[in-house]
Amino acid sequence: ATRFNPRAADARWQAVWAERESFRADDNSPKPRAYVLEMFPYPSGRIHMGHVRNYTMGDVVARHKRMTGHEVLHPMGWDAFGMPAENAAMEKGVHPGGWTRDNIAAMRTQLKALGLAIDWSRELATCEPTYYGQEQRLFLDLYAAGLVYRRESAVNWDPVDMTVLANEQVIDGRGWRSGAVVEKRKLNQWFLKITDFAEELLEGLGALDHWPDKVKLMQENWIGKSRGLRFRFDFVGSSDGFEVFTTRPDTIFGASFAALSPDHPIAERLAQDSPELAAFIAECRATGTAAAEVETQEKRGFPTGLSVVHPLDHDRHLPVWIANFVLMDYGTGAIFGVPAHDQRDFEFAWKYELPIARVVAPAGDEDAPVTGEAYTGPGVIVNSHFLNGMSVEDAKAAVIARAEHDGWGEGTTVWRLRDWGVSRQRYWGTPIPIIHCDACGPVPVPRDQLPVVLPEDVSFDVPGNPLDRHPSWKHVDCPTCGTPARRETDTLDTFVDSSWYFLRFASQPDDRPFDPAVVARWLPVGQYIGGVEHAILHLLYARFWTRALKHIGLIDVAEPFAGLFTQGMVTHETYKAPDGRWLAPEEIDNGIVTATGEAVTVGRVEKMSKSKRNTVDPAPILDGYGADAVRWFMLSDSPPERDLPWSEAGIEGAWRFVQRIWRLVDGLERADGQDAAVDRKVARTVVGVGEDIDSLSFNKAVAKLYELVGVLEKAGPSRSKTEAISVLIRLVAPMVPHLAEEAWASLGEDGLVSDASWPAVDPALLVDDTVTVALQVNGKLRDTIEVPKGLAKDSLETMALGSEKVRRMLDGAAPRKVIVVPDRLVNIVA
Ligand code: ANZ
Ligand code: ZN
Repeated sequence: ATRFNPRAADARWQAVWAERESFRADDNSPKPRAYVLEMFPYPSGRIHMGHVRNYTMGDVVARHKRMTGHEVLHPMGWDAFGMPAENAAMEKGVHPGGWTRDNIAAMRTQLKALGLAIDWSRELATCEPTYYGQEQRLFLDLYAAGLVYRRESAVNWDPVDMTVLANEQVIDGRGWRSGAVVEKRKLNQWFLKITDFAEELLEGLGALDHWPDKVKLMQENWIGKSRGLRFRFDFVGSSDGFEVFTTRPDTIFGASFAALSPDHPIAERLAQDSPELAAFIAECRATGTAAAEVETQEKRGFPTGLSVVHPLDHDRHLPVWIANFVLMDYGTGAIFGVPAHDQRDFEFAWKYELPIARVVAPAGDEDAPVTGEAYTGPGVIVNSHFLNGMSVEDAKAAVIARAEHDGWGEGTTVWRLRDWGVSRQRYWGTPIPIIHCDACGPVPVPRDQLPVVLPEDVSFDVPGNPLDRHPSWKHVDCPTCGTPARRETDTLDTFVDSSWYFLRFASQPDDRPFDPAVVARWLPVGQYIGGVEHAILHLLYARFWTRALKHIGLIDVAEPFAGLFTQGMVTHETYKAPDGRWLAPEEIDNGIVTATGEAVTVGRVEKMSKSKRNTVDPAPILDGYGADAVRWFMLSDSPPERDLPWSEAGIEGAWRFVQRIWRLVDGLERADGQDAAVDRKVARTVVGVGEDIDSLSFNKAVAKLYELVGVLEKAGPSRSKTEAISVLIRLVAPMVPHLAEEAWASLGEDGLVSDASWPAVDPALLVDDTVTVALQVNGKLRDTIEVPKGLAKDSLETMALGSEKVRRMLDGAAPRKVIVVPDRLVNIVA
């Protein structure tokens, strides 16, 4: 007996597939099409286990689609712009381009070693002018359509490094390198009008039947459509005031204060006369005012000493505060606070000893006191004049109607979604194709001058944007009037690059971004697979770009991804040394730190991450066990949407299973004769595994294949077994393709198993081999029995008369007549 040797087989079959261009997608094929896509990787330098899991799953789907008669598009590329390349440039003195391209080369080799069924002829990298030049065209198309604009917006400014920082470079309000307190600076920046599509992007979720509900919910919340009331508060004794927005007009009688954002113009005005307020505002700004940060921060406020008049009870005055949890860019930047029914307001009122008055009570419990937190559930309105006794929904409508009738407010909708700021003050990104002229303003770069290529000769020895300080790059003449002008030195957010790459995979002509006719053939992507960390921004931006391009007539598809799957993470135990250092798995042997002999503390199983040092590098594992064992392990133990704990035992188990399949093939003794049990098992497995792959339940498919292999190992030689092994090889081919090719050749089958069809099944073999027969006494159902199909009449009669329940009904009497309908029923006439 021989062993399957992946070291030889993996490379051999990968070379065969490459040479035959087995996985090249034909734009002109008459077959039904399947576009299978995994989120393309950032070329960080090495693939990690998360990549391996992601790309293995996609590969199984792609290979299975090929076998079921589809023309499959399964491409791969590189999300190649972004900050890590610039960080490498600053730290190691390498050029971001060289660093990125080296990483791509290394990772391409690693991905190829996994044996993925990818059409490498369509490979692209977003950092190449062939890609980003086309992106510049699309940007200008959107600009011409009025979907791009420029306005002042705040950035994080590091005063020591003199550079703009991305949000993730601001840690606890300080620059990640310099440690200096970060300031907000206003810069002119470019925005895409995603808010024009808010309603469409929300509505469109409804049709995405093959998306996880949780992702749709996250998108819905991010878009954040809220209906409510917008109204004006007047300062006491003044006709001056400000507008507030509320989604809970029903709680208006529970208001105990009004609050303005620290960035509200009135707050700024008041600060001119109050150094204390000015200092408070400065502190609020330093700690960040992004929605996510605000939610978690301690609630803080500053009393202005001013009051406003309650619009429905003019004798009531509410104190006006400046509060850190009120955002300037949502609603109107001002609120009224109802501590009993909003948790933020509750915390605020508790701290500053403001009244907490209940106005909504759970039905049937109208006298319930306010407890330690806000009540946000449904109920009946109390303590609220004309609203008393109404439901929350009715009261909302009543207050809006009253406000509109009396003229102090109106019903309105607000969105949480903001326009997408795409300007980045960095080098390694797509140059924004605009020229700034003092006379003409911003002027698009003429089409025949695209692409605007990044200059290669840049330096990273000082902080800031190398494009800005490049001696010549930005100095150009205005395309309109010819006077000296400046190029835009901001580059595009890398999320733009990933917002249309799936279109470019479908079609990549030299002279335009894509051919719409070819795009129409492939899109939408049938199955998109990636990490849930991209559930909000990437998917929303890609949906927006697709809709925007449709809006301007460039494509005819609205939703880019018909099916979405978000896979779980690969996890591993964490380890700590006695001094608290995190330890890598390879530093440990049997609970002991190999180098020092210290005892290891085993921590929780967590997502593999560099910071906890619990990563396992796929490369040596691939070398040791081969691609198929790794792939099999990635698919086996856990449902694909759950976390997969990496274990040495798991990969060894996968390796042994691969060898078991091989032994079936290698030890095959051909023989004649049918084995009905084998035939039936095979037929069921074919159907089951196909369904499992279609529903991405890979672990279930794996379990069925284990079972089948178990049955075949026990079965004696027969024609059925010989055929079963050939079928088995086709069933495992999407998962362990190298072994499958090797086995296919060894069995003497024609061609490649990668080109074989998914096995056909004789439907007769799927039919149950037992039937349920009804037992009646005088036409009434008394019992049922499970019998082999086709059981003879007299055997059925004997079994029926043996039934305990039937005997009880007969009570010792002999039956007068027995009517037997085989496979259906036995009626005993007493
Ligand atoms: C009174 C009230 C009573 C509120 C109550 C809530 C509960 P969503 O639903 O997420 O859209 N709000 C309005 N503008 C705000 C801003 N700029 N910054 C922070 N909070 C703001 O949230 C709408 C609610 O959030 C509004 O309804 C307002 O508080 C607050 F029992 O008004 B509410
Ligand atoms: Zn000009």
